[in-house]
Amino acid sequence: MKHILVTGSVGQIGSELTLELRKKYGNENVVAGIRKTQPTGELKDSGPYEVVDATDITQITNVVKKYNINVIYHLAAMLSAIAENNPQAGWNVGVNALYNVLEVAREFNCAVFFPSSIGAFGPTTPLDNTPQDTIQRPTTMYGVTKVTGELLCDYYFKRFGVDTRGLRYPGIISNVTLPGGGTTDYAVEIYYEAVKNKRFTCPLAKGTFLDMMYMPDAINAAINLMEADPSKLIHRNAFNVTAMSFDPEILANEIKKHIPDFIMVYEVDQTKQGIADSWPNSMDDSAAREEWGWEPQYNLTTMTLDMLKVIGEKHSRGLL
Ligand code: AKB
Repeated sequence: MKHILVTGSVGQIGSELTLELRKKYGNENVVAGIRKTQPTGELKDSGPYEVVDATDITQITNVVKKYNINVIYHLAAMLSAIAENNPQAGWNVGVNALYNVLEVAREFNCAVFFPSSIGAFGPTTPLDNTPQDTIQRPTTMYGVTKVTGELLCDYYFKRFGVDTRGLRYPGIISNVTLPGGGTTDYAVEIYYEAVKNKRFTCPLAKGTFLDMMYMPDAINAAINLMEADPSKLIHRNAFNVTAMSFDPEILANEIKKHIPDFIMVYEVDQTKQGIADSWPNSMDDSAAREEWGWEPQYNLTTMTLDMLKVIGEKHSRGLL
């Protein structure tokens, strides 16, 4: 029986992943770990939640003991642009918190899911069809913490046998919880602005290609990797996974197919642009496909249809 703790459960990925895990493994078996923001709605009502600031090892230990936790999805994180504005906090949340999670996992025999990112690559990485195993010299604090995290997870597996597994997520697009402070956030915000105002000011320049994925695929990827046959996993930490690659212009044109008077203008944010320019245009995710059967369900066309439908409904009900 799995007893799961999700840190960062009110965040963009955590809020949807926690509910999916509850559906799969039983509401009472999935603890939503929160820090300051209280859970609301279904997340609050459907199962247990506890304060778990992952930078405090005692808080993790207490919850792991209380609920007999044997799997930790460690989603508490600070996104790239925010971490770049406060690198000290970026390191604390990105590395010290993960170290605490791994130490508790070692002591209490838990499996650990760690989300790495396209941010783990840098300007000297091959930018097109970026291989699974390649140069990783990121130039952002976010990227430094992600590479460190990948290495720490590998180390805890090899040295202590902790069942660590991870993904290099691209930009994740969703319609439930907004991301905050990420470089790829524009690809979420554009849908909301298109529905509400038919106009969007894009912080990244035309021609900035980045990998992206729709949330249902991101959630399936995490759960399927954690369920995968360990004997087939050569990499563990961390698999390239992607579903699509586009630049702002391609995304805007896809939205215009449904909202013909939608207009996008550019006002480039230098911090975000600098980060985006150091990240891959598109990753090769064949290792994930071969080792545990990764296959995304959504592409740009089907994701856009769904995003506009869901956000359009929320807008017409006055919920935005
Ligand atoms: C960010 O933009 O910081 C994240 C990521 C790609 O890791 N969405």
